[in-house]
Amino acid sequence: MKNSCMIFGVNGQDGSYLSELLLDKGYNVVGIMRRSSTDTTERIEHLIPHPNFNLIEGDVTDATGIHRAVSRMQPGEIYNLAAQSHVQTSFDQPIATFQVNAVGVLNILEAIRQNSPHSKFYQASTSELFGDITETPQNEDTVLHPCSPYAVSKLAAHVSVDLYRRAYGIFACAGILFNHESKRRGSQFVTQKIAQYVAKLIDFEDKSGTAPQKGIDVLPLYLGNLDAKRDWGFAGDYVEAMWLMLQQDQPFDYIVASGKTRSIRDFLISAFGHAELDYQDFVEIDQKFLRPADVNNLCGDPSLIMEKLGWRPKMSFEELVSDMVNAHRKSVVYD
Ligand code: NDP
Ligand code: GDR
Repeated sequence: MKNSCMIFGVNGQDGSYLSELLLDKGYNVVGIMRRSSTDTTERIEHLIPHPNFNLIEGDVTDATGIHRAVSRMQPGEIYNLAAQSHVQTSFDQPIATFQVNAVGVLNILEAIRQNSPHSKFYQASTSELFGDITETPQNEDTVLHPCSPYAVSKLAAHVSVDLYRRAYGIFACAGILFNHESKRRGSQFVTQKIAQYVAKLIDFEDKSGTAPQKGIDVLPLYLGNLDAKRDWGFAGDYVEAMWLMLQQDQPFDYIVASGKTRSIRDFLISAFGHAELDYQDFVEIDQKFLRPADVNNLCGDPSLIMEKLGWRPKMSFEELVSDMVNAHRKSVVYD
């Protein structure tokens, strides 16, 4: 059916922004969410009353359920954003990560091949594929060299997409997205950890009229590797690239990035600048946040998607940091 879509991982950061974008464009959106004993709809609560938005239960590791859902809906577009998306967790849970991130994708691709071959498919690939990088900036031809169980699972999914495209002629493509953040980012990712902490410092200053002191007024902010560099953008801009990729006549895997790189330290300086405080007075390194292997220097080259699809990131790094810090200050996280 034209203008109908399915989103796996609908209640995640990207799923919520993508749902908003597609509802605005007049799509019927079917969101697939796995069952949980606690409520995990916080990011999409405001969309639930929308007449064109429907939620159904489903787990990407459950092949039968995925086949049934795809076969029944036969949507025009399918977006797979479902993942065990935390890189550090993947070192502790490599097999569970592979089941969701790699086998889960095969389940969807098989469901499409057998039950709905006309559906266009988008897979959430990642800059983590580049891993131990061989060149900067990274582009569509850069060698893939994953260095975490998360990245290995995403590589398996990435090449599966390529295989189903070539072997079965399915319209399947993968966006190689660099880090994108927002006020809806999970609280275990480094940007959100920092933003939430700085918001607390500002709230303390506003209330008490004095600058907070570590160990007396607030606990330290425990972090890991501060030297790693990431290419950060805004999630709301990046979901537009996903949609654009499925509007083409031919499937193609594009890099989606801002083209600028900054270290975790740079993020700290920018965020703590909002509180007019020095991050060095609050941050402590905790070994438990250091990874067995880390990706040290990511910077994407988005020229191809800019040239071919006209995509542009709109929100700057400074606006992004400011938005994330302020969202927590005002306690208005989901709007
Ligand atoms: P989130 O972690 O916020 O969202 C992941 C979603 O996947 C959640 O809705 C989660 O549901 C769901 N999920 C996890 N396991 C399953 C399962 N077995 N079956 C069904 N759903 C499941 O990630 P983001 O929104 O940030 O990222 C979206 C996708 O893009 C992910 O695949 C991620 O790996 C990838 N990516 C993200 C980037 C980023 O910077 N944000 C960059 C590049 C790629 P639940 O709430 O139940 O856990
Ligand atoms: P990343 O994001 O691994 O790039 O994966 P994350 O925010 O977890 O880490 C970024 C960098 O910050 C360093 N770091 C810390 N990270 C976390 N989480 N917590 C800390 O306390 C901390 N201190 C320092 C990390 O070592 C790393 O170098 C994200 C996810 O969204 C993936 O799903 C996605 O594929 C990639 O981005 C692109």
